[in-house]
Amino acid sequence: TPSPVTVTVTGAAGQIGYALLFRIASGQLIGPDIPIKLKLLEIPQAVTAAEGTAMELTDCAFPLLHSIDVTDDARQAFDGTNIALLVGARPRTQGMERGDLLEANGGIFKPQGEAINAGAASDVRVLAVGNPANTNALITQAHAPDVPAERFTAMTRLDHNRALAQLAAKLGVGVGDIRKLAIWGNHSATQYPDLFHAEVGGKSAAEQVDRSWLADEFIPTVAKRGAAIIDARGASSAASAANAAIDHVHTWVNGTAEGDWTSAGVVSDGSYGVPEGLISSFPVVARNGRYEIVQGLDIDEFSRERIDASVAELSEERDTVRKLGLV
Ligand code: NAX
Repeated sequence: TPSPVTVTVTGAAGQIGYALLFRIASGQLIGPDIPIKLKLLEIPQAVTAAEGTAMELTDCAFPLLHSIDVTDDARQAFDGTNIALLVGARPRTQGMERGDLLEANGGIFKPQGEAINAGAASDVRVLAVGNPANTNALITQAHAPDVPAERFTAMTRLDHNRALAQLAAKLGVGVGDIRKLAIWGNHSATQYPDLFHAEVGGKSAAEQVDRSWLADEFIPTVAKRGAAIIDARGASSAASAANAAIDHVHTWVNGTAEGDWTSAGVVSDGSYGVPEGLISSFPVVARNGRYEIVQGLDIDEFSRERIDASVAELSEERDTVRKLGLV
């Protein structure tokens, strides 16, 4: 049998954690034959709740689940970790400015980056889910200088999946008929879901919808979907976010299909005018266990404007955390 993979989940007692852990333990994260060691990190007040989730995981008798550790110590949680899912974050509360939010999250992601640097496995892969996901990933990466920067990613796969579903519904096709859709920029309301390279049935998706639907319905529906879920459900997306985290890691490890790509927040190499070092969403392929930015795409004026606006927001977030000494 293959050797076990150690998976760390932060914010394990939260609602995404509850939707995520059972799927990981059942073998959906990497592959159906790979044993899993789970490490759950929580704040002290939530450790007992995480232990309750661990009891339920035990009660599932998952054949692949080798062990579960619950801790409030980041060093312990990331020791030997192969896959780190950073879900726990400080939510924005009323009256909180963006700078306060970034500072509060710096207090979480800086020590976690240090702990990853100190003890993670040499092949560690990190996914930041907790918001502001892109900048939280950047802070983590900045404090793990011994880990290759490309191992730090931010989740825009939920945005990608939302865009697939909206387009499939509009065209009356299956999501599996759509190729090469992409989310660019920040995981925020400025994100840009791009249909200009997407293909449906081998033909341009953008040419199969009218421009007003694309600009006035599709883009805002995808970008504001999180808020729509909160309005309807009275709580933020949890199972769909957990599903996207599973998709992100599964693709990272197992690869994208030939002739297709996906979306992920990855460290920019300067491609498409995105400043080097920012963690921005791009169209990416996964090959040989690495995410690579799809190169050579033509970007028209409509897309350019929107990519630039979202990337400008990421640059501002980076400036703020720089001033705070967090990167
Ligand atoms: P919850 O508030 O239910 O759970 C968060 C958990 O994190 C809590 O149990 C809390 O105790 C824990 N936590 C806080 N600080 C921690 C620390 N320093 N170490 C370990 N654990 C810590 O939130 P949930 O609904 O699970 O959402 C988690 C995060 O995902 C939020 O930041 C949310 O904004 C973000 N999301 C990101 C999405 C994305 O697409 N990138 C979509 C869904 C979600 O909104």
